[in-house]
Amino acid sequence: MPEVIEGHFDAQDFEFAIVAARWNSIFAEQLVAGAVDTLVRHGADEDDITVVRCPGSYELPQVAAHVARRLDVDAIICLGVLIRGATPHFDYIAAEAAKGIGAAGVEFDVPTSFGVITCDTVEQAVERSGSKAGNKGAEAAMAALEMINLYESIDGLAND
Ligand code: RBF
Repeated sequence: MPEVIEGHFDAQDFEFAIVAARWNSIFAEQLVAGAVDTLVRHGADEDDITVVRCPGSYELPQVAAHVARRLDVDAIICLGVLIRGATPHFDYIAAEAAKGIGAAGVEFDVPTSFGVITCDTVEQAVERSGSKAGNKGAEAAMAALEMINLYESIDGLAND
């Protein structure tokens, strides 16, 4: 049988940053609430969760990288709400956010999770921020938990 390394979902004794874009805040706040709720219900102490707000989703990678560099956190959960408008802005911002959030995680060896919803309509934003398609902030928090625990398992096998 091969050895299988996988993460579970224990949040106890870990430090988290939630980086949240303010744009479309009526939905973004629901993503933040979903992420906090998920972390706390998996054992995180509220005092170990820092919410960092930034202007929009374009800024998420910059702030995630700065948080990774400056704060001692185990994972960074990035949340934003992009709603398509009449111009190509949506695509530029979405691409920047997706690429940059991952790059920050790689550069600083801290798990970053992608909780940016990219919606064609307001209705899709409603669905993804706590109604019939769930809460993508909560899902991003789960991904962060799995990653933290996965890294811990990998580190437990390392020889250093
Ligand atoms: N930020 C978001 O998080 N979601 C959006 O839907 C969004 N739409 C934007 C549309 C336009 C036309 C512009 C100029 C900006 C938008 N932003 C949005 C803000 C963007 O992420 C960033 O904060 C600003 O461009 C300032 O750098």
